[in-house]
Amino acid sequence: MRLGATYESLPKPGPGRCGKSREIRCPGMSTPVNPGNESARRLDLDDADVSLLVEAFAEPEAWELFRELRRGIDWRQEEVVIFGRSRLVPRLVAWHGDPGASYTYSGTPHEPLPWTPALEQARRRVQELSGLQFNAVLLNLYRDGRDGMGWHADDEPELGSDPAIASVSLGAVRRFCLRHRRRKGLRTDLSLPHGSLLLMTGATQGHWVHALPKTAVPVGERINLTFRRVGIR
Ligand SMILES: O=C(O)CCC(=O)C(=O)O
Repeated sequence: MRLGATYESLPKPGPGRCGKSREIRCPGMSTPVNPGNESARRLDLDDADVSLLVEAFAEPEAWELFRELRRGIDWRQEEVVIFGRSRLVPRLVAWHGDPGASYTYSGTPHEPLPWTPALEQARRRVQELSGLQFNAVLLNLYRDGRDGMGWHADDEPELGSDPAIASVSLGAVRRFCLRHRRRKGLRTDLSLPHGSLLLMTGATQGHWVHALPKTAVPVGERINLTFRRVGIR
């Protein structure tokens, strides 16, 4: 597999700019995940195992996948009830996976739609690169900078303990923030480039939360795929 771009071609992880507080410690990327493969880097974060592979999908292939998913997925805008008031979730979503891989998000259990050929192909690539197995994928479509996702961890009971999350970014580059749950000020943010794969494994979800903040800067559409392994009912 060709993995051309290097991490060094990306902006370095900057100080934490998510939310009000400013960073106390700004971790950088340090250890190559596979020695010899300079495009895969492990973030230097305590209590976490997070790696970024910048060209998991080469650019034309990533655009083809973007177009296929933009056109072929039945994108829905969900509603959540917060303090008795119903609100639209600021992004469009879809849930696909193996039969029985049901998952609760936005407060509602969802049955998976079947794998499409494009999603199957993406899953194969992600599994090959990560050495992990996934049976479902949550898709998010951020239409512009008014769409985003608040602080949360992917720690729903159906994911089991120490869940592995493999997150593919397609389209506009958006800022992704990580914050330690207990150690105030321990936070960082990254730009997730088109075609990249972010892997969060081990104790990451137990100790850290993450967010994709809204932005006033004009940005195009972005599709995110988070591959997960859920318990089959
Ligand atoms: O869009 C992203 O990169 C984040 C997605 C995410 O946090 C999630 O699906 O739980």
